[in-house]
Amino acid sequence: MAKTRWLSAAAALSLAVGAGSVAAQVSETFDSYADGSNISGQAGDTGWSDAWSSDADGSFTAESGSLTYAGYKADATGSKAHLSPAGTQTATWTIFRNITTPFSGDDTFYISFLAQNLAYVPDASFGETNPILGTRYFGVGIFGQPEGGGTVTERFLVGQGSGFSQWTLNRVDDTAYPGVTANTLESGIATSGVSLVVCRVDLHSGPDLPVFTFWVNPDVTAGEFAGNAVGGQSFVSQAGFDHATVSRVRLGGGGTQTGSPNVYASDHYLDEVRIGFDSPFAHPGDANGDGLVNLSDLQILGDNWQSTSATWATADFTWDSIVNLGDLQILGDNWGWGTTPDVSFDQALALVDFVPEPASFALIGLVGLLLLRRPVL
Ligand SMILES: [Ca+2]
Ligand SMILES: [Ca+2]
Repeated sequence: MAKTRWLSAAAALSLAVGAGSVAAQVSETFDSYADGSNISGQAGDTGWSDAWSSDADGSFTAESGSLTYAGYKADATGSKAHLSPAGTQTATWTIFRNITTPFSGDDTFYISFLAQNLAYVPDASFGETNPILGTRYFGVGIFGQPEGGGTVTERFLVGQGSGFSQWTLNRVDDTAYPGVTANTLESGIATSGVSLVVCRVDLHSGPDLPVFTFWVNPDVTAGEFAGNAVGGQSFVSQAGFDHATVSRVRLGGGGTQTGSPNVYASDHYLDEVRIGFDSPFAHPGDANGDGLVNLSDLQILGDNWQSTSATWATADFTWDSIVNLGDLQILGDNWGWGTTPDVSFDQALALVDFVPEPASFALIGLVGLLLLRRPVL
């Protein structure tokens, strides 16, 4: 009976097969640069129209040994970037590069990278006694042109900002819109360990505002949703603030911070910078987070059919805790993602048993037991 219901459910679906994986539009893994070489002036990796600019206020060198983060792509080999300011708290060390095909219009794209802020040595001459993991700003700066035209300026910064050692998303003042002030989304996460920082940007043409969603150290194998991280949050840009086109990227930071305590420039590692249309989170339908949507995921869905306490890992792709037709639809729509499927989705449905997951039976059994024990009036 259960199998029959499964097949009839499948008949109601419109299925797209073999969507396939799309490569990141822009990436910089630093893997193509010789160990110890200066990254400034080099032009490796994909999606860029020029080379990294040079910088006189710090150094950007390739260093063997990738940063790694569980579930974030599979690249644990090659090199990372070692960013080092020029040794004073007033250093501003940045390099720039332009994107071949800018993001614009109604594009939704993701910025993600691995980063590590190495502890600096406190400077007693500035009254410092405790290490502060931070700089005035550090990270991946995003530059672009307002929709109405004009100069390419900084739109927002994904990294650390405003003197915080925690990871932040900073929107920058736009002089094209007087009175609109910058604001900062604070993750509350400051660590000297490796962090995965992710920002989703939903651009909108016309009067609609762009929307940002920001994550620090999310579980990327568990799918994309706003709460998937300590510090996973989203916010909507202020009226009049326009991020119409994204065309230029800055790496690096600055170390000057007035007030107390002062924040000094410190060394950072940066790696696996990706800017593109692909979410770094597990793809819809990919329950087991292996980068493929295939029979294994469909088996998980079948095993958990009608569960009411499901998670992404047990095939709830709609975040309503239930495994039902809506989740099956998503899996079907994404069938073959990241792979060439051996069988069609229709054929796959015939191979998987479709049974309510055991907890449902347990619940029914418990209710039945309570009914049996109910006093007879
Ligand atoms: Ca999978
Ligand atoms: Ca669901």
